[in-house]
Amino acid sequence: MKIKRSVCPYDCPDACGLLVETVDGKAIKVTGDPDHPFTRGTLCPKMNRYQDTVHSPLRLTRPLLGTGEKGSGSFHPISWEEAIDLISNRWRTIIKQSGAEAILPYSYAGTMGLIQRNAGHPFFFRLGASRLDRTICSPAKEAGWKAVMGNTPAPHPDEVGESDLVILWGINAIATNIHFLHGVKIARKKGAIIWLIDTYQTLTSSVVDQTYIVRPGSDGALALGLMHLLVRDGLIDNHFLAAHVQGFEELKEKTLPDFPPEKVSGLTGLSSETIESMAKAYGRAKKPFIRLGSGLSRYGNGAMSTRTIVCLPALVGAYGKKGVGCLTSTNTGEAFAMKEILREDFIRGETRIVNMNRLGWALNEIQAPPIQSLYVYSSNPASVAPDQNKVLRGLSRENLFTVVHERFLTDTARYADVVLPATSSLEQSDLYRSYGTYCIQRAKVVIPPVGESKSNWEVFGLLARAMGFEESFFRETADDLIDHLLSLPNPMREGIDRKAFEAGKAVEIPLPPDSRTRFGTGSGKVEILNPKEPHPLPLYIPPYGGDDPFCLMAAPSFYALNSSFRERDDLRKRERSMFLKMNPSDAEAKGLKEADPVIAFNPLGEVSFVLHVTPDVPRGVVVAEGIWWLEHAPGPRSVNALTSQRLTDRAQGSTFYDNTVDVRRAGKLKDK
Ligand SMILES: Nc1nc2c(c(=O)[nH]1)N[C@H]1C(S)=C(S)[C@@H](COP(=O)(O)OP(=O)(O)OC[C@H]3O[C@@H](n4cnc5c(=O)[nH]c(N)nc54)[C@H](O)[C@@H]3O)O[C@H]1N2
Ligand SMILES: Nc1nc2c(c(=O)[nH]1)N[C@H]1C(S)=C(S)[C@@H](COP(=O)(O)OP(=O)(O)OC[C@H]3O[C@@H](n4cnc5c(=O)[nH]c(N)nc54)[C@H](O)[C@@H]3O)O[C@H]1N2
Ligand code: SF4
Ligand SMILES: [Mo]
Repeated sequence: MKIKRSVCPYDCPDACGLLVETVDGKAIKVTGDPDHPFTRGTLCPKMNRYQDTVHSPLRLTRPLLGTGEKGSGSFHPISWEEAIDLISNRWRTIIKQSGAEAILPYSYAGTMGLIQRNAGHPFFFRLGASRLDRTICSPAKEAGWKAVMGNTPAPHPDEVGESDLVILWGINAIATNIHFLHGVKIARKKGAIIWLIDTYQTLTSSVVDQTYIVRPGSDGALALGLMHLLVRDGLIDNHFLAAHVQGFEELKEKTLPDFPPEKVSGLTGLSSETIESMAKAYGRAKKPFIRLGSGLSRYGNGAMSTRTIVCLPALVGAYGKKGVGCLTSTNTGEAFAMKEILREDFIRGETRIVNMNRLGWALNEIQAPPIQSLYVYSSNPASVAPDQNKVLRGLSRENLFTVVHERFLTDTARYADVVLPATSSLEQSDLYRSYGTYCIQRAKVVIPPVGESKSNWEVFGLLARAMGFEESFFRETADDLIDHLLSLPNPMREGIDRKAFEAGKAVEIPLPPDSRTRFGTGSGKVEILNPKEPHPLPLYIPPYGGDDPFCLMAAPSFYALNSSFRERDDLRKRERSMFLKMNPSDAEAKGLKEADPVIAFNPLGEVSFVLHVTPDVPRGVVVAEGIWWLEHAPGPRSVNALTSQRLTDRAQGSTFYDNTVDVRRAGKLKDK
């Protein structure tokens, strides 16, 4: 038996350190690495049995050729040589006839490792394919932070332990950022009050002192209302504002008078008294700390809502001290020379850029040239992309040549002409950084590939050779590139514990000592007023909304991660069913009761669910947690048949929460 270190590869801010026990080249047990500075030896319930994912009987082990109708899931095995020949020959024909822009790569964050995640970039740049704008997650949140704070680093997550008022704002931390709650617990033990601001009572409500339920998409109005009251009641830090903030006077004169509590109450659904008491508590707290999730940024007003919330700490001087402020995401991006990984120098001319949230549109409507081949890796767009009906219609095109490189036969893989088996994170080398901590870690191969699976890096090497690319870059191994990256001097990595890093442990990048007084903006100040923005001052923009009676919260599941972990019967059994949660009075008004089969519908599509009637959800809202594989769904579609391809106000992000639906009783559901 051997124990080796690795990293959780999933798209999660915690980036846990793993200890993997192996016997005869198989992972038999996976536990948390107690030496990890942030995750300290514990894992979430999804990863406690990672060996069951890695050695799942559902793993793809050989390349497959599609034999039946698209989506039928019928395939027969072929060799790697045949698969690579088939793909490269088909691409050569397409390029000759229509140009390389007729080929579209589609990938996201199946693995967060920098090398494997980005392995396709140099290849597709060199090929001259259409480029993909990877904006499915939270670019609007980033844009909102940047508008006020530029590239100022976010506070260290453990600083929350020093706070006396912790606000979990639009984040279901128990499900999506569980290790952050360690610091929250420490703060609470010392007397801190913990709030959650969400659109319904999530699991996280059970670990906070107070949950505030707001109307979907109204958080910007709440932040403006709180600022109005902080100014009215003199609960602001004039010294900090004068020294470190640009544009407070303008906000105070031009914007805040329009947001008295009565008006904010109308917009948010909170009572005026509640808003008054929130403002008093925030203004009086010595160390208020906001942990901002991404949910509220996935709306038509998402960037502006984030930007407005990010202004709030500036009024009370909360960016000037340890243990306060606002944590949106940590930025460890510059710890490695990304340009050596992405190789934008391989880009050939002005190739077209396609927004990944608009895949449905791109596959069906784009012209000059239409997309003739789609290459999907590290993503499952048939499940996770918005407007599922359009995506599936596109994937069904018999004249679309689709290649899917996957660990499992996902909804997307079922539509492929060629399926390539992918290694899991334990079978590949990588470099990891985190978006919720300041940790970095190197992971080496832990076990040999399962079956004939190959990593993204290896497959792009094979494809590069088959396409005749001469650059030596395409002949390197993943470890060659990692060694090269680590040989380059980098100021961000200067203060790390080198010995621990070389031993494969997670290490922290130290924050610059002056990060609380020198802000990374053009003016060096916190920019409440930012003349470079289309709206120089924050304001309230309503969300898109819709004409149907219920706002749909298409939220993450505790038991899965986007559509990953759906291979695991144990987790799915605990989740029980694909539920739609609804308030008891809404259910009564519709004549519906617990466990009824229902259909949620809007002009985009219809999705079957099992109804769960619960007061955790306010009236006018319904909640569908989790993205299910179609084979496990109670009807022919899953949640994203109800979400639209509309984009956010800034940064062209997804708007998964900004949709409305109606609900009716269904006939019998599929037997599960
Ligand atoms: N278990 C699990 N973990 C995950 C994921 C998963 O699917 N499952 N996904 C991973 C990924 S890719 C990401 S990006 C992160 C997800 O990170 P986040 O997007 O931050 O996800 P959540 O933590 O669920 O936070 C979203 C919360 O926002 C709430 N919300 C929606 N609209 C509003 C609003 O208008 N106002 C307020 N105040 N709240 C609102 C939702 O109800 C939900 O509880 O988590 C990662 N981790
Ligand atoms: N309704 C709704 N939809 C959402 C969201 C939501 O909150 N609600 N969240 C959105 C967000 S925030 C995000 S980030 C996206 C995420 O969308 P995706 O990044 O597509 O996430 P997953 O569903 O986890 O799919 C990742 C796939 O990559 C595969 N994979 C894992 N490792 C590797 C590898 O090394 N190589 C290859 N080739 N494949 C690999 C896995 O088997 C898995 O099927 O989903 C979005 N969709
Ligand atoms: S999914 Fe997140 S919490 Fe769970 S083990 Fe991975 S990094 Fe840790
Ligand atoms: Mo995400």
